[in-house]
Amino acid sequence: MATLAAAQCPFANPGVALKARSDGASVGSRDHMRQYEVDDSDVYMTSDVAGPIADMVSLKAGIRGSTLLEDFILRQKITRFDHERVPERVVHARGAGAYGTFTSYGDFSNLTAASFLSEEEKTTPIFVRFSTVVGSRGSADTVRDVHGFAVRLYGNFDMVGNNIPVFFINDAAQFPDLIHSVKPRPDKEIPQAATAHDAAWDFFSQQTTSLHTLFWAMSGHGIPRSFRHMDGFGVNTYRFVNDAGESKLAKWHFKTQQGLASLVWEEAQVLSGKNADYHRQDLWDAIESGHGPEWEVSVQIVNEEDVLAYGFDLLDPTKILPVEDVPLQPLGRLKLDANPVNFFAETEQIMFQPGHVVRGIDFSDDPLLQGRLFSYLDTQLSRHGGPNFEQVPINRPIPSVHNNNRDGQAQNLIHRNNRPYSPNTLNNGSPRQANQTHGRGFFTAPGRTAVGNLVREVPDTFSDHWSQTRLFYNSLTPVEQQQLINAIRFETSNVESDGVKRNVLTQLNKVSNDIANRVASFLGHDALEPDGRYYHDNTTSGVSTARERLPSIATLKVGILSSVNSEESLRQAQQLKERFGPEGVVVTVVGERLGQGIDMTYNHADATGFDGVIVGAGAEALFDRGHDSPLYPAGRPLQIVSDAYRWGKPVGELGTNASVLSDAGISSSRDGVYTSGNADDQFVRQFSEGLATFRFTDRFPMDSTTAG
Ligand code: HDE
Repeated sequence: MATLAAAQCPFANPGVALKARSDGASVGSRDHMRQYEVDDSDVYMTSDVAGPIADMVSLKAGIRGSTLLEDFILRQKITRFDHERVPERVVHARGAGAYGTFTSYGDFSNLTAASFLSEEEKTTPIFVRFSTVVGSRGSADTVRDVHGFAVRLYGNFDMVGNNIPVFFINDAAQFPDLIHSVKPRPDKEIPQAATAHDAAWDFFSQQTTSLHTLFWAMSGHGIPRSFRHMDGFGVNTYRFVNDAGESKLAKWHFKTQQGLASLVWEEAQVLSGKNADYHRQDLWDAIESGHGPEWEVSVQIVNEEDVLAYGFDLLDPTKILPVEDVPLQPLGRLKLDANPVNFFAETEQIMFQPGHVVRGIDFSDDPLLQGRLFSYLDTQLSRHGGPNFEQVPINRPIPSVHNNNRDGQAQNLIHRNNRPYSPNTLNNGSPRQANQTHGRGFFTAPGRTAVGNLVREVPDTFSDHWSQTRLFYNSLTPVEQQQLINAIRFETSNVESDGVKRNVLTQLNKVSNDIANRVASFLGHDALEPDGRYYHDNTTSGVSTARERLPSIATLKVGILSSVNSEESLRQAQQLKERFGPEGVVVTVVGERLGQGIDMTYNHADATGFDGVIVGAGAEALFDRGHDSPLYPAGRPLQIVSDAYRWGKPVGELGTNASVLSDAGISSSRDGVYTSGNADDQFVRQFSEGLATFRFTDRFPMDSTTAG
């Protein structure tokens, strides 16, 4: 096991970011972790202190006698096992992560002194962890939730964001209440990873700051197709500070280059049972197949004096700053390209915190951010059992660490300095205060002032919780609006308290009378008179998950439904594999049993596993109603086709008469339905178009609506 003092670290250098090599190849995004790896190939087993051991049988007094306390090998093994678990994250416990690089588009030293943004093509190693918020570590990936989007640029700068640009509350003091309301009920510990219950909606309808984020979470943003198909946002307002000490307000955006895409709710629910690891697997597979996801990193920059210039307070994290008011300024690109080697050591032990900033990045007075600066550090004491968590390999910054922090549980380093205090003369004043040598202070904007009476009050500028909720709703497509209403219907119909339901309707009615009444009629409540104080027709762009076609279909999955009894269907399946291959589409051939080129059985397959489904010619017999087989659940082949269609996915059939589609009640004249005599290029081209469209939303039933 290699334990390297930070000062000896081969990457130790005063700069924050790693540069691209002169030959153009970037430094491997996970190279800095290799020194900590343990290689167990072709070695004899040892104890924790390297003595040779055999650990399969315990030490006993006689071959059938009792086990001896003396058996240190047994005791060590069992002790280590007993203590394998650490507390899961109190929120965002369920997640997955990967390594990659950030590449700067240029020199942004006019905006910030941050060295990772100082030069075109400069690369910095990163680790990104995606997560859900509410569920515990073993919960399903596809529950409806806000999703964490935490980025570390080694140095260390952490941008601990979410896939939704706003948050439920705007004061850290409310965070424990928010989380207590959404977590499982204390007596029954039910429900897991869900907000479809009384406590959550009681809180949402009382703490009305939550409405805007709630609407985002009830839309497609709450159930993304994958971690790769979602954006990331800093949510809080930060500051950029340049070398001259000038500062500007900054809001972070990470724009997915895979396109925004969402599941439909029923599909997400099915996946929670069928493949609870759906997102984790997707990220892993995409990286392994060489299609690591990318995001463009941008900021919205605002002059300090314009903090209130856009009709709301930029210190309030429940508001978006519309891109029409302040466009995004692209800064660089994130690409993920390496999976962790050990989930616990890397993904589970990484500790992000908004307080990990580098020179050139500063905070704002956003009261949520201010509380976060305490919480993320504090919570690690429970998770890691002591203050030395920054020394865990995944948390170590690449530059070396020098200060007078000492000792504590599991200290990894051997500090040679016998004068661990400042100021000192006996160690030549070292380590010296950085701001004596690094210009105008380490990271704090020199112009920042803090003066005021001590109050526990919310500013008036934080008081409108409804206008931007409506702005979000107005900006969705009608189908997305319907899905959002359906989500609210689903969640609130699980609420038992009539009073809570009434409070929810009152709040919805402040956003839109139409929404309130569409939910009210579903819940069996009387219609409400409009409460139009916040009604308006404004829209903003970039918030819909359904308006844009996907820029790439690489990694999307197509299921070819075949039969081992049809040579033709098996042959076509292979042709489709070859033709979709260059596009990076993952083709899975489904059949009754494995062998003969079948990748997956009908026993295993269902429509959740595919972004598009094609029925092979000659496999028709399997789809006849009444055709049963002991090899898979009754009706499964036809169910795959009809579910795929209901969930808006492209479906196709090869052969002469499209009989399977018509048996499933699917008209071949509908958009996103493709038929062809054989698996030719034209069919593949058309089907690929369908994959890029992703969901054919005209198949989803709509309410007949009233305006308001
Ligand atoms: Fe967090 N949050 N949070 N949060 N958060 C944690 O830190 C907290 C907030 C976010 O992949 C915890 O190390 C408070 C906003 C992500 O490891 C904890 C408040 C945003 C992650 C914590 C917030 C986030 C966390 C739990 C209100 C989006 C997972 C474990 C003041 C901008 C990071 C941990 C990972 C994790 C506290 C609000 C995002 C308890 C007190 C707003 C992505 O410290």
